[in-house]
This record gives sequence, C-alpha cells and structure tokens, in this order.
Amino acid sequence: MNVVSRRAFLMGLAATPIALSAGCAAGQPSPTGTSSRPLPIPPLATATTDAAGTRHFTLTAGAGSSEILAGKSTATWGFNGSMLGPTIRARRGESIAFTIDNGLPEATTVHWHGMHVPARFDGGPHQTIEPGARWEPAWTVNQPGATLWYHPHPHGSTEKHVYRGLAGLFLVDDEVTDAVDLPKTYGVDDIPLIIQDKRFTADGTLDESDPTDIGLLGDTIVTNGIAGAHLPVSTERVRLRILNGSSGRMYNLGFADDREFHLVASDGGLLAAPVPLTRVRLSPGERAEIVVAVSGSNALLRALPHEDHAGLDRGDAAAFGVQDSFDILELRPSENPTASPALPATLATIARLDPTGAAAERSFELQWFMINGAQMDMNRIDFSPPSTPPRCGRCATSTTGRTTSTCTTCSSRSSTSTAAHRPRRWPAGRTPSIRRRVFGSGWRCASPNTPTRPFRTCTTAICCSTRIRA
Ligand SMILES: [Cu+2]
Repeated sequence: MNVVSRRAFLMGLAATPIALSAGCAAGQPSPTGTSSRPLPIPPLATATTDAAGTRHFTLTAGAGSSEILAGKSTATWGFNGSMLGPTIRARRGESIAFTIDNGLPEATTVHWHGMHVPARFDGGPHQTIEPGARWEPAWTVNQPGATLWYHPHPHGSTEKHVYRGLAGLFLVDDEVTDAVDLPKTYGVDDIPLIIQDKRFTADGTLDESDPTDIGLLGDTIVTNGIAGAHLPVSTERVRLRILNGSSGRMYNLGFADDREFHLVASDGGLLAAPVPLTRVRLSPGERAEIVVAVSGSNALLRALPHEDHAGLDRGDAAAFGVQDSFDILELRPSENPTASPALPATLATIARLDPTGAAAERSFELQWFMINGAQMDMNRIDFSPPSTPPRCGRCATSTTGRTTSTCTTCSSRSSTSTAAHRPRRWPAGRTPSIRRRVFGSGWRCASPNTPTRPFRTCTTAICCSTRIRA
C-alpha cells in the first residue's frame, strides 16, 4: 500500500462511483429469505502420520470457479479446492508438517496467522512459493488452544490473494479446550464462520477495483464462501468461531433482536470466563468465539453501525464503512433441539506475563501505513533481539531445515551489534553452507545457496567459516 494523506484519501473516495456505504443494498443475497442457502462447512483437513508421529498435511493453491452468488459462476482461488481451504486441526505438542504446492499463475506464500512458528516457516513475504514450486514447513505446535487461520502473505498481493478465496481456519486444541464444557462438535454445534465482504460485476466476476488504499470494502457479505447463507441449528446453544477474513472492513457484530451472547475466546484462545455481550467488534484478521442460545425463533447475526464511529471522525467513519450495516447469517433452530451443556463459569487459567522479566522495552507508534514513521521494507531490520553472536563452541551441530550439518572450521570471534539497514550481498567466493538457529545482533542470514540474493530477515545466522558482519 502507498502512503496517502488523509485529504488525498478522502478525495479519492469522493471520486469513486462506488457506493461504499451500501450496507443492506437492495438486491444483495439475503440470509433470511427462502432463497438462502445453508452455510457450507469447510471440511477438516486430512493428514497422514509417519513413523515418528509427525502428521503430514498437503495444501495446493489453485484457481477454479465457485458459486458465491446463487446461480452465478465466479472465478476464484482456493486451497485444495476452488474457494477457501480445509480447516486444519492440530494439538498442542504435536509435530506437524506441510507439503504446499503453488498451482497459481503467480508467486504466493502461506502464512499461519496467530501460530507460534520458527521464523523461517512463518510464510510471510520473505518465504515466497513460485508458481509450480513446493514449500515444506514443519514445526511442533506449542501454544494454547485457539482459533487461528492461514492465508497468503506475498508482499503487495496479500489482499488480492485472500480476496480471491485463499484462506482457511487453523484450530489448535489442548487439554484445556478438551476439558472445557463448551459446544465442540465441529460443524454441528461448533461452527466455523469466515466473514468476508466482496463486490461483484453484473456477470458475477469479483470486482477487485479498490480506489481507497485502506483495503477493499465490499457491498456483499460472503460467509464460508457463499452469499446469503443461513445456519440450521440442531442444538440449544451453538458456538461460532468467527474470523473476519475481510480486506478492510471492521464489523460490529450482534443479533438483530439484541439477544445476549457470551464471548468465550479471542485471538489467543479461551478467556478466563465467558463474557456476556450484545456486540463484539472484529477487525480484519481477528477472531472471536461466541456461544449463543438459539431456540424458538430465528436469530439473525448482523453487522451493525459502530456506536462510537470506531473512534473515527465522521468523514473517516463513512470512508471506513463503520456506519454500514449488513445481515450476516441467520441461525434457524430445529423444532426439537438437542440439549447443550450449561455455560461454564470459568474457562481457562490465563498466565500473565511479568513485565519485570522483559529483556527490552520497545515502543511502536502506528500512523496510517507506518510504524514509528517507517513503511514496511522487505530488506530492513528495525530491531534485533539481544543475543550473543554465534560462537565456535556452540555450533558443533547445526540444523538447517530438516538436515543436520556438523561445523568443523570454527574460529572464535566476537561481534558488536550494528544498525545496518542496507541489503548486503555475499562476498565473492563465500558459500553459505552452515546455518544455525541463533540470531545474533548485527548478523544477517540469506537463503541457502543463493549467494546473489540480498540478505533477508530470519532467525538463522551464519556461523563459523561463513560469518560476515552485517
Ligand atoms: Cu494474517
């Protein structure tokens, strides 16, 4: 994204013919009518388990067509299908591995949003998968149970790739989520709900024009890949794992009859206790798990105007669409619902971080598209964790991906941290052959065996005979 002044940004909006505050626009598919379709439930991803106990998943990003609007075919992208992707499910402590193939006509990445992963497997803009290429990240899940998601993160194209359909949920389970008495039967009373807003041309093609630079604002709500969906509910209570998978829209979610629901989990997993609410606000990428009682009559989940303009002044509030309203999903109870567990009084014990144990204190000021006055730069490192540079005695064995190398030609040298932000290249004649999973201040690392590429951010550092000061 480019930096735009607020004035230029608003003038750009004024010039666009698109009615951005078109909430509840006439003619949009409705979740309440008889033409509404049942909410599709993304399938759970299958995996094979190897002799070492690692579970292997495969994902293929590819192009296809989808019936987002009933009766119309729309060209879309998806993982293992034409739209969205399977829901991945893994347990804390489990070793998992992915084989990811890029069947798209352009480079992409797969980023695990909210997952604690080694930096080289993060799937951010530095880990592109070229068309026809394969990427095989692997790690051990080690974080509390939570609703996460995965999506492409190629620099400058993330919005387009997600908008075209590349996104899926990633559920982490642990002993705490096992034990807590919440609805937990996937697709029955534990419902994944990916909310996105899109625009379409008359023939059903995705409209990708976006004159605003804040992220595309659509006029049509799409839930789990279709517009105008309803959810048949067969239990007294239902848990919705909601992901805001939209480009730029913030939702203020609540029910049309203002019924109370309980927030039970957020981005990081279960809360300490259920919180009774009538509204929950979700920014793009954010998740919330709610439990709501549905009995007797239909419950209509809506996106409502943000009561406080989401903290924006009136002009910006209109530009960001925070005054829009949409029908999202109608929950339709069955006549004889199955009993649901009573809502637990407590959910999880939250370990509090101790700020006195912090290694460093940093401040981040968010201003438009900048942090601390700087835009994202693929080749700049702003902060490096304080650590000892790699030393000979500690790199007798190094791990590079899944292979282990032995370092034999070490020399003991010390290094001081530098603030070099300029991309560096390999000096002629040097070969990056041994890497170590330690990030030393002032040290940079590069993709293996690509000596002409600029240094890149990652958690590996060159050690021993190939050490280079950045
Ligand atoms: Cu993300």
